[in-house]
Amino acid sequence: MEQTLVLIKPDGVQRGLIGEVISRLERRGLRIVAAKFLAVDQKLAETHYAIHEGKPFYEGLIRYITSAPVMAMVWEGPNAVQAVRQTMGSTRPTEAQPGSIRHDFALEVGRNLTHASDSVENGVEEVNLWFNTEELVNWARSIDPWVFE
Ligand code: IDP
Ligand code: MG
Repeated sequence: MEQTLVLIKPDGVQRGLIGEVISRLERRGLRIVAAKFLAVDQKLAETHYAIHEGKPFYEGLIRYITSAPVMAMVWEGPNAVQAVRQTMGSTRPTEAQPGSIRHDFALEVGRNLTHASDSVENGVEEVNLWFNTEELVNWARSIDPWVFE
């Protein structure tokens, strides 16, 4: 089953939106695999955002993600990467579709509440960066046949 890493970033945690984000992913039909609440250290932040090193917003991005705890999760389902990116909405909240999390709860790109893996390969890599294998729960949900075709 395709998996994707989801982070509720410090602004989402501080604004009390953990439940809202989880609710939307659950309602969509995605299945939760792992979750942990943690303070992100400099090393994890730099590894996670290595691809953005050197960009004008990089320093601010590292400060943002390390500024307060985050809720890190793994979610799975058919096309989980694409489905979760769609539920989050475009990176810039003012370009995000109405009904998406970033549209409904955010205004600025540097305070856009969530992270979601952007490809299947990056999903695998990010899940491995944030979680140990034994933290990933392999389970069947009784409603799965009513959500997964
Ligand atoms: P994504 O989170 O939608 O995948 P990316 O382009 O991978 O977006 O950028 C990672 C994160 O960096 C964004 O979610 C946002 O928090 C931050 N970011 C991206 N572009 C800018 C910018 O122009 N100014 C400030 N922060 C930015
Ligand atoms: Mg990204």
